[in-house]
Amino acid sequence: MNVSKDNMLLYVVTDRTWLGNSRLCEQVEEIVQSGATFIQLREKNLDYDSFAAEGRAIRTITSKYNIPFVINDNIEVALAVGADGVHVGQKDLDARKCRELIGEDKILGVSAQTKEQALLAEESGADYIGVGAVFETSTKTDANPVSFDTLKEICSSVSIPVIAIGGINEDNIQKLKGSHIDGVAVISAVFAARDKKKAVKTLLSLVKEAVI
Ligand code: TZP
Ligand code: MG
Repeated sequence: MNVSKDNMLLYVVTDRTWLGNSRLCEQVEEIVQSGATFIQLREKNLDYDSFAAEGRAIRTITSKYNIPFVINDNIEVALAVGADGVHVGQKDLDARKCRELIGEDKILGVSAQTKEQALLAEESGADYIGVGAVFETSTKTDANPVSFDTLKEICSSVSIPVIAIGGINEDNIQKLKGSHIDGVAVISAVFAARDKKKAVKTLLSLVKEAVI
């Protein structure tokens, strides 16, 4: 499945860390309503049933607002809940194998930290590449740093959309200008924000300037 470049602008990855008493799907609805262009459900500690239940709830919301929805690193859940696809990292299931399992019609996103990994992912059937961490982040402690030059090199090497991830916020997003990314993926810049609506709106308008 092809993803449109417009869908890559503000890719929001879920996180329960700052949930408090609210439900994740409620927060996702607020985030989608405010202009997020893509949602990834990322769960590291849920059992299958809870993961699938959350997936179904978010599937309903993302369908209502007509934006792409992928599941991090779990094909079984992605297929069971009718998600648009999956996102895998370099340590997860091999991209080519993933493509075989999900079929041609689903979205396959792959994380890459080098040009070689990005080219291999594209060849293996990825629809987009996530590159990071482009800035320091405490959300994913084992993330490898990726320099601006590598990010830029990846963008010019592949023909599928590239999004940057890792520590991106309102204050540093403009530093990505000139890398030729198609969008940004964020977790804490949205989920840790007290006013999520405002955070999404601000990030969306800033990213539109950064992708020029
Ligand atoms: N992959 C690379 S960095 C990262 C992931 C999942 C974490 C991004 O989170 P944040 O809060 O936007 O830095
Ligand atoms: Mg992973």
